[in-house]
Amino acid sequence: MGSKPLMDILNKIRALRKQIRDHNYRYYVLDDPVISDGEYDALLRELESLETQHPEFISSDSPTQRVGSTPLSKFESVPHRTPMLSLSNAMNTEELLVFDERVQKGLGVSKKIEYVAEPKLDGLGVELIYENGVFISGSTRGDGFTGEDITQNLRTIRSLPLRLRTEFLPAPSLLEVRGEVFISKAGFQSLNKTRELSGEPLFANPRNAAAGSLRQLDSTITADRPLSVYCYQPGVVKGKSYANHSSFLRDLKNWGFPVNPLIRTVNGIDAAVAYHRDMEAKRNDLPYEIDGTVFKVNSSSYQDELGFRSRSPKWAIAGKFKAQQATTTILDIAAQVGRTGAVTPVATFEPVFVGGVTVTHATLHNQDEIDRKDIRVGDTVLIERAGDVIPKVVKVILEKRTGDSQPYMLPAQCPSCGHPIYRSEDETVMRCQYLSCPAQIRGRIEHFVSKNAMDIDGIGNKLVDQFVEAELVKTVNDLFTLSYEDLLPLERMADKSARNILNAINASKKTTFAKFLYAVGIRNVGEHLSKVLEKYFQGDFQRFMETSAEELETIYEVGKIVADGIVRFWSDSENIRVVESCFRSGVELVDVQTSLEDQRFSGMTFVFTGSLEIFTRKDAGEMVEKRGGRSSGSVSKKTNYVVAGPGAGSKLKKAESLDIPVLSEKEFLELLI
Ligand code: JCF
Repeated sequence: MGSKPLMDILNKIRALRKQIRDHNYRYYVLDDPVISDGEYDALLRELESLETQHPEFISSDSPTQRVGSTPLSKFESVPHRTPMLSLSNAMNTEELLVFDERVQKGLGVSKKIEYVAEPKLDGLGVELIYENGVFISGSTRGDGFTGEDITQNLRTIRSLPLRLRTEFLPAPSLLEVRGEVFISKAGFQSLNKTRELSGEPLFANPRNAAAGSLRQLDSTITADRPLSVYCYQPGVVKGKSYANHSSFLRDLKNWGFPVNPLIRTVNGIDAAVAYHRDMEAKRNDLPYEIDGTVFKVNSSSYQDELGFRSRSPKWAIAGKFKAQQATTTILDIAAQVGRTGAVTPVATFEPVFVGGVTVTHATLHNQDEIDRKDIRVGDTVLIERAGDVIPKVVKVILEKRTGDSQPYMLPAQCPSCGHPIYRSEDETVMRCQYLSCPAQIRGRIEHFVSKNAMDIDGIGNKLVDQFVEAELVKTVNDLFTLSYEDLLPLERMADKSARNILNAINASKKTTFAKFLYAVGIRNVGEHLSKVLEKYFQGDFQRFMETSAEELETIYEVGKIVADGIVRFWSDSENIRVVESCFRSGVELVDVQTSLEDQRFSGMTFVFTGSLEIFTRKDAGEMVEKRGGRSSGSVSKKTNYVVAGPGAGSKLKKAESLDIPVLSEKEFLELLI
C-alpha cells in the first residue's frame, strides 16, 4: 500500500476531527450552532467510518472516542496538585455585605471591589487535566485533597473538549481546570422517565442523578446519561498567568471549554447583590438547578493577598438562596399506581404559588413518610419546592389542625386492578406486581419496545395507547401475535406502516439475553445487570428463571435485594407465562457477538523512540495494546520491534546491538494494516 493515499486519508480524518471540534465549540461554548444535528451526526459518522477502515489512525482525542474501554473494577484515588477548596456561604444579603467589608479590610482599601459573579450550580465539582491541549485525566473533588479518577466517565460528556482549540491561543503544557458536572432539569426528567419504565429506582433530584452517573464503573452507562459541565476555576496552569479571573474565563472559552454564559463581572457589592437577586428571580426559568450565586474577587493580585481560610478562599463567597416555601391546606389524599406498579399516596391541596409556579399536588412518597409527618386530610402544611416542579411537604402545622381529622392509610389493594399490593424489604413503597395491571401496561410496553430493550422501531407512545385501548395488547407478549388485520383499522395506519411495524416486531425477535431481560423489566435489573446476568448464565434464560436466590447472590454485583426481587418476579406464574409465550412466538436469544479482536501482536513488545510524525507515542502504544501487544520504554532482549523516528539515539543503538528489527513509522503502519 502506497503512503500517499494513506496520508490523504489521515488528512481527511484530521480535517473531520477539526470540523467536529469547531462545531462543538459553536454549539456548547458559543451557543450558536451553524449546522443541524443531522449534519453534525453525518460528519461524525463519516469520521467513524474512516476510522473503522483505518483503526491505525484512531487517536484517543478523536471525537469518536468518548465511550469505550472496559469497565473498571474500582476508581483509583488521585491527589489534587492544589486542594479543591469549597466556598463559604452567605445566607442572606447582610452576609454578602459582611464578606465585602472583610475583603476591603483584608486588602486595606476602601473602594468598590470588582467581582466575577456566576450562578452556583447544584452539581459535582470535578478537576480536568489537559497536557499540551489534550484531555489526559479527570477526577472528582473527593475530600478536596484526594479525589477519584473518573477520566473514562468524564470523556463521555459531549461538551467536554478532548482536545483544545489552539489555533489562536496556544495550550499551556499543563492546564488544570475545575468545573461542575450537572444534569439539566429536562435531562433529569427524561432520565427518570426511562428508569421508571425499566423498573429502576428513581433519582431524587438532578444532583443525585449526576453523582450516580459519575460513579459508574462502566462508562457506557455514563455515556447514556445527559451530563453537562461548566468550567469555572483554574487549578495549576503551567507557563501562563492571569492578571484577573475574567481573563482566565475568556481563555477557557477560546480553548473550547463550556463556561456559563450568565457569568458577569460586577463592580462593587451592591451590583453583586443585584446580580444575586436577579438570579434568584430567574432560578426557576433556568434549564438547570442552581442553589445560589458565587462571587470571586476578580483581581489575581487581590486574590493572592487575601489568601485562604482552612478550607475555603477568602476571595470568594457563595450567596445562598432562600428556600421556596409556602403554606396550604390538604384537600384530599389518594393512592396512585405508577407505570411500574408503585402505589404512592398523592396529596391534592388548595392551589398555592411557590417558587414561580402554582402547585396543586405533592407526592407523599409512602406510608412511612405519612406516618412520620402525620399528614392528614384537612391539615395545613408547609410545602417546599426544591428546583423541580413537584413540591414536598416539609411539615404539618399542627396548631392549625381541626379536631376531627383521621390518620391516612394506604389501601391494601391496587387502586387500578384490585390485586393485593406488596412491600419488599428494601423499599418503603408498596407495589402491585400484577403484570396485566391496567395502570402498568402502557409503561411496560413502552419500555419493552424501547431502543435499548427490544428495539422495535415505529411503536411510539400514541400507538401503544391505541394498542391498549383497543385491547390488542394486554401484556407484552401480545405484541408478537399482532396481525395485519389487527393493525390496519388503527388511526393513521396505512398498508405500508402496518407492514413496517410487523416487520420491525419480527426483526426484534432475534435479540440477546441481556436485551430481552432488560425489556422484561424486573425491578432493579437495569441494562448493566442484565449484561452481568447474561454472562453468568451464558445466555440460558430457562436456567436463569429457575435459579435460586442463593445462587444469584454468588454473582459479583448481585446483592440480596436484587436476588430476592428476581426470585419474587419468577414466583409469579403470570410473569413466567408472559415470557414463555414470547419464546413460543419466536423470540430467540442469540449469542452476543464477541467478535474476535485482532490480536496480531499478542505477546510482543514494541519500543518507540525518536520523534514520531504520524502518531503520538501514546496512540502508537494504544494501537499495539489493542492488538494484544505491549509497548515499553526500554529495549531489551525481549523487545520484538523498535520503531524509530528521526533523532533516535541510544535505544536505536541498543536495538542494533541486540539484532532487534528496527522499523520506520511507515513500516510500523504497514504492520497494522
Ligand atoms: O457552581 C458551583 N457549584 C461552583 C463551585 C462555582 C465556583 O465558581 C466555585 C465552586 C467551588 C469552588 N469556585 C470554587 C473556587
